[in-house]
Formats: sequence, C-alpha cells, structure tokens
Amino acid sequence: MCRLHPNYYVMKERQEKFLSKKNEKSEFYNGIYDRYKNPVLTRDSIPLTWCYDLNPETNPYFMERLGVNAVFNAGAIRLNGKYYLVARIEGNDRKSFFGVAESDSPVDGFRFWEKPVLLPDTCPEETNVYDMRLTQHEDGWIYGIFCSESKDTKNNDLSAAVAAAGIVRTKDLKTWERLPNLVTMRSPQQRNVDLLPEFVNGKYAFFTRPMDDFIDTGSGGGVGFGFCDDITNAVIDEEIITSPRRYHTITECKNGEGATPIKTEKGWLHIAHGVRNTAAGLRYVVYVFVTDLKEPWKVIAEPSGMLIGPRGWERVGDVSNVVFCNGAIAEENGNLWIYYASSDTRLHVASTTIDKMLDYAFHTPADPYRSRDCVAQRCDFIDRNLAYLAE
Ligand code: M1P
Repeated sequence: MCRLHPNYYVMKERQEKFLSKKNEKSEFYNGIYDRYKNPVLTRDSIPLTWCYDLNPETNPYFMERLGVNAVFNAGAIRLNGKYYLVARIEGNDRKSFFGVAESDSPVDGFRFWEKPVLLPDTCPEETNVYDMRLTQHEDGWIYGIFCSESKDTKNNDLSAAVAAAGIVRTKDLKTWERLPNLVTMRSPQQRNVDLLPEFVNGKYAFFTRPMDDFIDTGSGGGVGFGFCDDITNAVIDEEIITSPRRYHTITECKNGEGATPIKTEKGWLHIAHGVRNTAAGLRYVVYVFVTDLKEPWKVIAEPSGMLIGPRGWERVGDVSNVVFCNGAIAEENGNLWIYYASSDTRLHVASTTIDKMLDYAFHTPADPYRSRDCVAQRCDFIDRNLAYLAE
C-alpha cells in the first residue's frame, strides 16, 4: 500500500466537493439564453495526478510540480449520450495542450480523463496548440481543427509567432491521427478555423480567418470560407470573406469562427466572436450569424451586436474582458448548450434552443452602423411598444 501526504487527502476531498457540485441557472435574463452559476471547468478540475508528485519520498512538501494556470476554450461534442469537452489547458509554463473531460450532464460533473491528449509529434517547429473545434463529419471521422503556433523565425521580435490550422482526426477522442496543417495559399496565417460537417459540392468546406500577422489580422477582412479537395493534404486556393469585420461594430478589430456551424432548417448557425479595441485593450464578445444551407459562404442573417458579453466576474482573468466560444452541442430535441470561456481563465455554459437562436438571428434588427440611425431604430421600436400597450 503506498503512503500519501496528509495534504493529498485534504486536496482530494476539496476537489471531490468541487467536481460533484450541481449547477443551476443564474438569475441573468435576456430571453435568448440562460447563463449557469458555476463554471463547468476551471483549473480546479485538473486531476491532482497531473500536478503533484504523490510520492512523499520525492515530494515531501506535497508541492505542485507541474501546475496548471487555466482551463478554457473547449471544443464540444455529444457521443453515445455523453457530453465531451476538449479543453484548452494552459500549464504554469504557458504552454497549452488539450484534455478530454466527460460528463453525463451538459452543465456539471465534467471530469478529465486519466491523461491529457498527447498529439502525434509530426510538426517539430510547433511550440503551442490551442482552441480545438470538433466536427463530426459525414465522411465518418471526428475532426479536431486547432491553432498550431510556431516561432516566427523571420522576425527578430522574440514574441513573434506564426499561427496555422492544425488538423487531427479520431473516432473515439482517444486515438488521434495527425494530418498536415491546412495550407491557405492567399493568407500567411490562420486561426479560428472550422470545418463544416458536410461536403459542399463534393469538397471539404472550411471557415477560415485570414491574417497577415499573429495578433493583427491586417488585410484579413473577417471570417473567410474556402474549399479543399483532400483533407489528408488540405490546401485552400481561394478564400472569400463571409462575415466581414466592420468599422465601429463589435467586429471592428477582428472576428473569427467559434463553435462548428450547426445545421438548422433555416441555415447554418454560427456562434462566432468579435473583437473591438478599447483604452483597456481588446474586448472579445460572442456574436451570431446564419449562412445559406446550399451556399454556406453567404450570410443570410446577422443580428446587431453581441450575443454574449463578459459580465460580472467573467470580466476578470488572465486576459480580461474576454468571452470566447469554440464549442457548442445541439441535441436532437432542439436544446443547445453553448460553452464559452471567460477572460482566458475558465469555461462556462449557457443554455438555449435552436428555435430561440433562429428567432434571435432572424428577428433581431441588423446594425444600422450609425448612432443616429440606431436611435431612430430604437425610437421606432419604442413607438410600436407604446402603441401596443395602448391597445
Ligand atoms: O485572448 C483572447 C483570444 O485570443 C485569440 O483569439 P483571436 O485569434 O480571435 O485573437 C485566441 O488565442 C484565443 O484562444 C483567445 O481566447
């Protein structure tokens, strides 16, 4: 029988209490979705075996040897009745990696599998990986598209990096096959790439985010779209912009795809993110647009403004004033679970339905782009309410 440090038992009990805590809806109301009180994953969800050397001979003080700083941006999928999150886990050493957490419930009880995902090492220049989007494709594979980051060796700035879209595939989230990174002929860098679950005109269809630089999108005009013939050697020749970023909106600085687009009777539902600049730095919010079923690059609805913005304690974290979503689960019964991270620190869940999201997408007025026109839009709205109240 092995001997364990007394603090192990204290920490184990504390973690058990945390992991078995039931979640419930918060009082937040907007009629569109519900926010849940507790995050679904935080650094406290990480198994003790990942951080502590349990042997008192080699760790007499029961110290963290390999600490974890944050657990956030997760891809999401439902398989055989269970809910899975493939989360971005950031170690104390700043490197991100993936871990699979599983639960019988969409809102609580997520527990990480025994070990994190050890990706096949096919890309020696890669320093960091994060933000996996999961796509259950009609070709039979589950794809994981993620950001593969390498040092920019052509730039003297030590923090300069190059972002590309990494591609892995699996059948069970356990065995991962790594494919070559996506090549986009017209864009030097890529992040926030999503793969559509269906072929379009017999081809794999990607939503991209062309970028000139690691942080600045530069001439990259917004969320892009492109086809590729062979996913085992994925090359996109042409990208067209589908949801552009626009001056003086929530997407002014940049935008990007979020969760894998969800097929609905009215179109592909996109839960994306938009970024604006402020005196306090970049502010990230989640927004929605819908694209045509047959021509998925064509936007057919884009409600004005944000769907989810950072609120209360969500505003504070490693990268404050950020909400970010790269995973959602749509169920056959119409329920939709949106997993969004706050401030690059923790992962939350919001619940709604596909019906509500379509109502929101098609009946929320579009952005008139000018303050004067926004006031006119609101006055018209108020007038109709007053007339209705007077009936
Ligand atoms: O720090 C906020 C987010 O920044 C990046 O998103 P984008 O490419 O749109 O700027 C990503 O690194 C993301 O992981 C992070 O949450």
